[in-house]
Amino acid sequence: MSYIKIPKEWEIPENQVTSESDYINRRKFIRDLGLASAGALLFSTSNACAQNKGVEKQLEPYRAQKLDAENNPNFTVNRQMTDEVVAATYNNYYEFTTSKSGVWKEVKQFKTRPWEIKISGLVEKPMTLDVDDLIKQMPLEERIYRFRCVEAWAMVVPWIGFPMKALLEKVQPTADAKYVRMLTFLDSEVAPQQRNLRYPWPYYEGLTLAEAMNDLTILTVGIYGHILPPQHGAPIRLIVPWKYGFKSIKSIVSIELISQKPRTFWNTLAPREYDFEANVNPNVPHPRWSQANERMIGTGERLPTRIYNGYGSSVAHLYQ
Ligand SMILES: Nc1nc2c(c(=O)[nH]1)N[C@H]1C(S)=C(S)[C@@H](COP(=O)(O)O)O[C@H]1N2
Ligand SMILES: [Mo]
Repeated sequence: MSYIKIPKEWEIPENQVTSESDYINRRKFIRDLGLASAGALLFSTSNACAQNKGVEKQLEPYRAQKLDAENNPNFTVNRQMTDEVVAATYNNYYEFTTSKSGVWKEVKQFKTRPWEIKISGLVEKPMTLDVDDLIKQMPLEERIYRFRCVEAWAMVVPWIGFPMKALLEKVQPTADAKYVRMLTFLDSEVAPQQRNLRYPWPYYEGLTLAEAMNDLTILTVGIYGHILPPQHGAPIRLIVPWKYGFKSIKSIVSIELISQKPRTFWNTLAPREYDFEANVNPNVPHPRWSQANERMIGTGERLPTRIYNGYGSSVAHLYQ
């Protein structure tokens, strides 16, 4: 996802995804083994093992902090859950790097506690809260959701969080409040890509108030039974499962209720490619690729994209 024209990874022939020299060495290695397919398998699993050890270690402190949240059986999907390590090593977090497989390495120094979140604007009771105090006050639950990136990859993960509605009811939006605007932290010491001034940092996103109040809209603080690791947007991030992934803003520091439609990070960068609404829709291609199908990360399985990412019964009425 980028506003300059760089071919997406699935547009590139397989032999160009790895650099030319890697590819040639691998061919030679396989030939030497005399077992082309078994060799390829061996090579890729040994690579994956080295990466797995690193990420297992990176995840350890987050896995140790379990969250007490019951699974809500109303939110489940008839698709296989994505492996935790796969989800933790394939991320979009442009503040750190544009390499999806590199985010988990770049966030090692990112301290996500203590963390304050400010809720302000057109509300009766503005507040600034420590994220752990907020978590204690909120009804946490686990929900298994589909997740669909605009780049046509998808996953299924168990988030832990609370409905955004529960927080909004606490601060009481005034009658003039029509939109919610959210911001990510700004600190280029921690997030080196924030020095790249081609992007309008900090990352910002928005929803209509009706979208924010929808049952499906959650602020998440955990995944796979424990607190969020930084690559998923710790300590608190939005999840709107019927919209493309870029709407689900990570590491939120501010939630503001406003009366006018806010601008958003990706819409500012490339208005013809990323709109405010960004509802998942197989019938509306991205200007540079089709949205008819999606690729499950981990398995590579290709599946048809579903309108509203399969959540139409809960949200289609918002767009009538
Ligand atoms: N602050 C911030 N939030 C962000 C992004 C980002 O680069 N910065 N990327 C978005 C995009 S494009 C996607 S697909 C999801 C990826 O979430 P994940 O890494 O937890 O799978 O985060 C979204 N939220
Ligand atoms: Mo995305």
